[in-house]
Amino acid sequence: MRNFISSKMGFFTVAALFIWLKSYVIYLTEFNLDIQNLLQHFLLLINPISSTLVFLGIALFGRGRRVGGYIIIIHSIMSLLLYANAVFYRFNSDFITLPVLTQTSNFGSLGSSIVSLVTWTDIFYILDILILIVLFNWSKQVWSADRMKIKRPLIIMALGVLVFSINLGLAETDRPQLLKRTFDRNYIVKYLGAYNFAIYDTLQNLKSSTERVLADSNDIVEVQNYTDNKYAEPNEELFGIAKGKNIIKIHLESFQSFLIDYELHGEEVTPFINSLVHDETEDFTYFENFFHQTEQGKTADAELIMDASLYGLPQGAAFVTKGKNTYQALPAILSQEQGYTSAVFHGDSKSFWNRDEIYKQLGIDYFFDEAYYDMSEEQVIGYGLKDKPFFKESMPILETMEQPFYAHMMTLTHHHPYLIDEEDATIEPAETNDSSVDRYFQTARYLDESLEQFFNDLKEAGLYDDSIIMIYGDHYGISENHTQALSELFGEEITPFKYAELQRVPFMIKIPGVDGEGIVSKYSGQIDAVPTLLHLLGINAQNYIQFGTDLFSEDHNGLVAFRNGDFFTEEYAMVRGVFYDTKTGEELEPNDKLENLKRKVEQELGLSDKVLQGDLLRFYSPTENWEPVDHKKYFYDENQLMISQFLKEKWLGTEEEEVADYMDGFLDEDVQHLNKQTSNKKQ
Ligand code: GP9
Ligand code: MN
Repeated sequence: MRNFISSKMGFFTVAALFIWLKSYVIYLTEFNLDIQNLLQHFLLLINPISSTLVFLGIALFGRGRRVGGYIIIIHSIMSLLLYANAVFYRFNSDFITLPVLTQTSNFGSLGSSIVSLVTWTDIFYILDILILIVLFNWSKQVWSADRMKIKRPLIIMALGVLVFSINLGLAETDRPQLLKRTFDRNYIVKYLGAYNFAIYDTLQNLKSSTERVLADSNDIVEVQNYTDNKYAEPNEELFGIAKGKNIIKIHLESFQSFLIDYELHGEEVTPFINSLVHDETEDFTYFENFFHQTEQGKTADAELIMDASLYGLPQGAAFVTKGKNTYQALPAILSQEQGYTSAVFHGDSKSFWNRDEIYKQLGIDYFFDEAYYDMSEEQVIGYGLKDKPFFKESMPILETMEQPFYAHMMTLTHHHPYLIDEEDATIEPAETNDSSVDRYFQTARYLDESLEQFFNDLKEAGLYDDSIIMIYGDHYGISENHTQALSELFGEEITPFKYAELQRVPFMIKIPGVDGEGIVSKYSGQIDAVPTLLHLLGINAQNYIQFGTDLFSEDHNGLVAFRNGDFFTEEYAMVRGVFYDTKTGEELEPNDKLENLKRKVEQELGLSDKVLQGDLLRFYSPTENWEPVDHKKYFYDENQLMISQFLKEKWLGTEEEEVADYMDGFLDEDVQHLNKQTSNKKQ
């Protein structure tokens, strides 16, 4: 035994056993893989074997003692991959994908989140590596300096491939088409393991970049037929009723609908928002069965869905991976159809989620990022500017903006890990012992207060009455990893169905000149926002490729697709592939009707993906006069207001081609020149 362990093959075996054991322990303790039967558990146990044999097998090609070093390096890389996934999962309940990894520019701002997700017990995850290093130093003296026969590593790697085939075969008996359906990453990890998932994910991404190259103008026809068919005629009374009105769209970060009317320590958590929901102002209509439809892209997904009426991608954030695509999004439509000016206000760095690039493709005129705000220490917490100063300092810009405008106000303080300064906390935390969940209520209260302050300021500035005001929640704030705390809060077990029900986020809208309808129970989702707004302004949404339908239309489609393929309708739901009665939460046997709904959702998500992956809107012209958005016309420079004014003057009476030529050469010289001018002015 001792002899074996101190041999090269012995060392290899020990390393393989370690990584196998570690993977299994992490699967069981860190991930919530929803193991339903013995076969699944068996597959979970064996799935690390194939990749372990293949990857560690590579080390055996090395000469002499180097084998040990290679084994330790490969072992460490595999461990790191697993650990990074574990940490990522603790908040996101999801696995890292290649697009997420390439979004490294976001990691800086994520600092505080990551720190709160790491615990000291994680140190055990490197214990095996330390043991391997000691063992290597102890046994390497007796290792031969030769390369082992090439047959050995080859056999080991072939064995790995064989084990993989058996693994996949067994998995497919339990879950047919496992690799074809890309909806749920959890499945792939459960059946094939975290390492095979990483390989699968890499291949998927290579596939997606070739898709763009292969797409052609015929591909948009199928999509157009679909959205055309789905289109819901507007409600006649409301069509065009708010034409030319300013639109103020307010993003409530991480706000789930369950906060509404929730009482903690006998107090309402969000009294102001509650008052809007219960329509005490008689202004707002609140959609109580409105769901977020986001995935890994979180806020970025919400923004995309609510500005483009396309779904986010099953992996990563389309904001980043499809940041150069052609879009026909709300800001561009409003500008071209009715001369609106659009702006996003957000107290974070402009590159987060690749906003400073993709906003140009969406046609957003101005982007007021952290550079426009006072970011001194006492004004900042977590990701960026606190919501109260954010709204305060946005007011003067809003007041001077050219009208009609479409202004998107994006809050930030109510974001995981829900940090709050003592002086800002006006309600005691909850008492579940899960600290981020407990603070969730405090930052929600802070957000509620900041909104009230903003409403008062809007009224004072005369911007309240005559504007459309739309408020929405972007995505969940409490992930599936906190079901224990959630069940304490709700006094019931958080089943997968209940958790899906909790994915409701608020959506409410005030339309000038129209009385609020109070609480409406139609089923709907973020995808429906764009066509709803377009119709209120009197713009025909049918011309555009949009997957949602007008919320006020009689024909509104109440089939709400979740990004993982689950869905809700007023009557039925599907959660993790199981059908339910929406009202009672009872499980239902599959039948044709339910299978049909499921297929419909798959088709819709699939078509939306096609649009993004093939960059298909580049082949589509929504109206006769539509001008493709030209990113070169947008500057999110600190001097953007001045630059755009400068350009407008310059363009007056200029031929279009000349402008285009001019724009091509514009950036460097002229911006530098303008910069100089403004800094002279400041002095
Ligand atoms: C970052 C903020 C948060 O600027 O919008 O994004 P999220 O982490 O919620 O996706
Ligand atoms: Mn968010």
